[in-house]
Amino acid sequence: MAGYEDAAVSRRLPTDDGLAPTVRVIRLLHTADWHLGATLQGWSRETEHRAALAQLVAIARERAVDAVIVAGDVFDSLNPSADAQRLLYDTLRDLRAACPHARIALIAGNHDPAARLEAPRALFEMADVVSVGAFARRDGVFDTRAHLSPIRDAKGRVGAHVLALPYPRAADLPVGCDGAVGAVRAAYREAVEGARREIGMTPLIVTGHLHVAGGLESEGSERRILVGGEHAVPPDVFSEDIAYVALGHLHRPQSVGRDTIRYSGSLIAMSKTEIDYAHGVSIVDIDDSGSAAIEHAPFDRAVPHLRAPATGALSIAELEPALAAIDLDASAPIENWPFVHLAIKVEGPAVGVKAEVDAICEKFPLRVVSMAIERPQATMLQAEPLRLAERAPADLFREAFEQTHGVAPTDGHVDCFERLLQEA
Ligand SMILES: [Mn+2]
Repeated sequence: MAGYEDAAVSRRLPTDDGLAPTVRVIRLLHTADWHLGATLQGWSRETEHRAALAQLVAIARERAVDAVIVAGDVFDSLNPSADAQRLLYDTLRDLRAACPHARIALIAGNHDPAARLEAPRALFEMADVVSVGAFARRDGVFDTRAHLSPIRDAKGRVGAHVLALPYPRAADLPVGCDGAVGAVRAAYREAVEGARREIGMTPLIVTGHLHVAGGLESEGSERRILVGGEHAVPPDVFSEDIAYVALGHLHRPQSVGRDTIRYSGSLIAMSKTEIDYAHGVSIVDIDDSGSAAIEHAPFDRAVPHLRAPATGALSIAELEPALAAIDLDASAPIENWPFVHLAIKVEGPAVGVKAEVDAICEKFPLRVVSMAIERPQATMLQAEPLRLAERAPADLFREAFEQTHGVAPTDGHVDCFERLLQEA
């Protein structure tokens, strides 16, 4: 049986004379968390996805990248729509045309239908696309070759390898380890050791879809995905010999632990918390000594996301002038109208506020996607405050819902809450 195809030609170059200048070996485009098919309060995000992906493809072409890594959460749901799937395939076709020799690698995140992401593998191979949904095992042993592939430069020389590891589902993790963190550590150790046996000390890029401790979360966006009360792995699960760790899951572009363990961040803003992030891609140059130079290339936004007001809250009387002061284009198609997050100040009962706000907002070419109701501090205090433990959870839910949305929850909302309460 032939060895791993490129082991023989991919020896690390000597650099110990201290004189030879390092040379770029490969350039990588790292992206993640596309969440294709996602909606915001029922609104399609396809305009934003298409605009961001077109910029991603243009960057890949202009920067002549040798690899494109999509580090999980390609889709937003386990059952992606036909439109979402078409967008993935259109983008892969465009990437292939933009950088014909580049290694393109996708991994599954916690949102992805892992098996479905792998199902087109026969066709993907024709387009030289690697798609990994789950940890592959053969006779109980990690199957390195199902995850490892070479990255070549424009002249066809192998400069690095990518070890594509998806979000580790419970079934992917070894048993008998010290909790979820211990199991993830063991899985990564086994995988990296397997890769090293094939490629020696050639620069190695590893992927992951995980919460790495120290990373900043985005409120209301990323689910806590590990089991057993632990939800983050320490950065030292990635051994020092790895040239670059291309991560997905956290939506803010950021390095964690060391510069070369990095989240590229999501393609577009997925929640109110993410409005101020510089969504884009990370461009990573890896030289022949295995060291990485990282640059973040931000996108222009197709659809603005705004807070009204920028800070604090507006009274109902202030709302219409505030919206009128925003530079809005009534001739733009509705899919380009800004998404707006409102904060409204209310004194007295909040009943009817939502209808009043809707009536005002309807006059403007914008899309309200959230409304926070704020009350003066005094009315928040109850005459006889009860301890939290003495309150019925359903009553607390009703109050919180009313404060947030300005209306009482429906029976459906309350049922849903009760079901969640039983699961928790
Ligand atoms: Mn995720």
